[in-house]
Amino acid sequence: MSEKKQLSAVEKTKTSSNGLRGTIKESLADNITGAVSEDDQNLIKFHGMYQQDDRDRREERAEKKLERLYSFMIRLRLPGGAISAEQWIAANEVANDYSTGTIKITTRQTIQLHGILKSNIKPTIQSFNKAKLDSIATCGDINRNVTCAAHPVQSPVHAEVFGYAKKISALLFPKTQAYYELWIDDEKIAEKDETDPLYQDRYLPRKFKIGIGIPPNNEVDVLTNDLALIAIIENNEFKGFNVAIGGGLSATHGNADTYPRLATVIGFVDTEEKILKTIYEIVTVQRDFGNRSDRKLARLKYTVDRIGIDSYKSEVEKRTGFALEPARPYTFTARKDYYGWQQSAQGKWYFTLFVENGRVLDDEQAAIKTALLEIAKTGACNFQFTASQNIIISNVEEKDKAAVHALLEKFKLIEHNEKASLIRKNAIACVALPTCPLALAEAQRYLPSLLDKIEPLLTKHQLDEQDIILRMTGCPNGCGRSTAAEIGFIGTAAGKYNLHLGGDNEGQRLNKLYKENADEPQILHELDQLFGLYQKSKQASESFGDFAIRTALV
Ligand code: SRM
Ligand code: SF4
Repeated sequence: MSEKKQLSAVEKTKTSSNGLRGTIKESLADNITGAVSEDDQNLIKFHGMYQQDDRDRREERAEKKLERLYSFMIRLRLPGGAISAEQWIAANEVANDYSTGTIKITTRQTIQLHGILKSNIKPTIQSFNKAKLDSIATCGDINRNVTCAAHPVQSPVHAEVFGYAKKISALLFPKTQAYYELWIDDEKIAEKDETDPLYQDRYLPRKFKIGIGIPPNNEVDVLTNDLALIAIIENNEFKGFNVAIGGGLSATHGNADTYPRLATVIGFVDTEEKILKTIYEIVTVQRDFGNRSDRKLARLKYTVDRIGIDSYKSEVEKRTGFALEPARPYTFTARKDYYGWQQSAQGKWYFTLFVENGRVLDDEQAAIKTALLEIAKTGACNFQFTASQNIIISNVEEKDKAAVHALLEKFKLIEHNEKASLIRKNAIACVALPTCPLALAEAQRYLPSLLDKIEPLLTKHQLDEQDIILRMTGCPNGCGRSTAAEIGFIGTAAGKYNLHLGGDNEGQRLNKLYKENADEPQILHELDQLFGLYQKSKQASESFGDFAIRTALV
């Protein structure tokens, strides 16, 4: 049904992989190299890991005629970003034992560890497995970690909506047992039936992302997903979801056929059975119609634009056997994390801690890693990651709140939260260098120091209290969702960024290119001018992104 062009090499790797096994066993046993074979590099993604190398050390290694310093990044599957205190303790230990030690909270509400040597992959996965954690399908051409609005304070029916993250993750879980066989040595499980009616042996043409948003807060950037579910809540009752398809943020510099796109709402669906059926068939349509010859054009957004949104919808309805209802009204008015203590309708307490760019470590700013470990050890909470790379200390009973608060005080984390400026707390940066092989410029290692220089500009123009969403990525793939920011920086080369403006504050409008290849002095000069203009001529409560559009800056 998809295009009759030659299949991409990855398609062949998948179908000939014997249930995603490939030659991974042999690659692991090969002690001559720290890498795995090229085909296996693609297959291990489905098991939740990426082969990387330390890009800071490439030159030095090349001079010494050594192979690159290979290691692996492993990403956990945590639908909606929920993890128990015991699991956090286990993850902390695994991070110390096998990785760089830093735990990275991602923009899709999970954590990943970097720097794991090939010989340590198995012990890492086995330790995670003991804590009932896995990394299945967090990468690769498959449904990825399902995101969901994290804060229970948003709605009295939050738990009901949140429950769908797990249900969807289970619905779209692959049937191959290769993960257990390869990494856990569980031969018995390997005898299970692996027939997979959803993924078959070809999986999806490309990664597939699902997000669940709960209006009025669009904290998960729901419309940037291949499949976006917008919870419709009327009179404190969950009615169902508006369904939107075709979101995705990546573009390739110089390739006009690629572009970021927000999802288009195609209708409303209620009842659990119908919701899950609709989701399943949206995935099968992409499986059957997605482009399998050009991976740059393989995401659902391109399928939708190629066959047309109405045809996509009709095909889904043909497969489910029912029509979607007309979309219900909804409004997003914010895109933010609720920092500090908040209480849910059920009376439990939640403390959202700012973690700059999601890097959980102890540094001169704060001992966040030690503090979270101590808090986890009280057993008085769970944890919850947000799509803005922060952590919520969750489900704290009234009786335990004082003890948790005392630890937050002890490690100066209340102060840490309060000290951070609004723009910094709103900001996101992707990983980029030194581990990301696709990075063209720095992001998480650079944005904090750039913000040090942007903050005084905001103060100069009396804009410290202005809620502006600023994001940076080291390349146009969009991992830090910079094209959905009011101020977006997209790396083009070392020290150079395309400056984008005009995204809205709520995540319902993408930004546009304002200035190409700007270096730091140019960035600061431009922002100084822009903030001055904004302060002078903004209309009442007009956001910076809306101002940029109204005044035709972009
Ligand atoms: Fe991403 C590839 C990191 C969220 C779009 N992303 C990568 C890789 C794995 C590089 C690679 O292919 O070798 C990066 C690993 C860096 C490292 O060293 O850890 C990487 N992406 C990340 C994370 C960790 C960024 C972060 O700082 O939090 C996020 C992990 C999310 C997760 O837990 O699953 C992450 N990536 C995103 C998002 C944002 C989102 O999903 O909300 C996007 C944009 C939305 C989208 O998918 O359109 C995103 N990542 C990409 C793409 C472009 C895909 C495309 O359509 O072309 C790539 C490149 C690729 O797949 O070829 C990519
Ligand atoms: Fe790497 Fe680019 Fe993603 Fe940043 S946006 S993590 S540089 S792929």
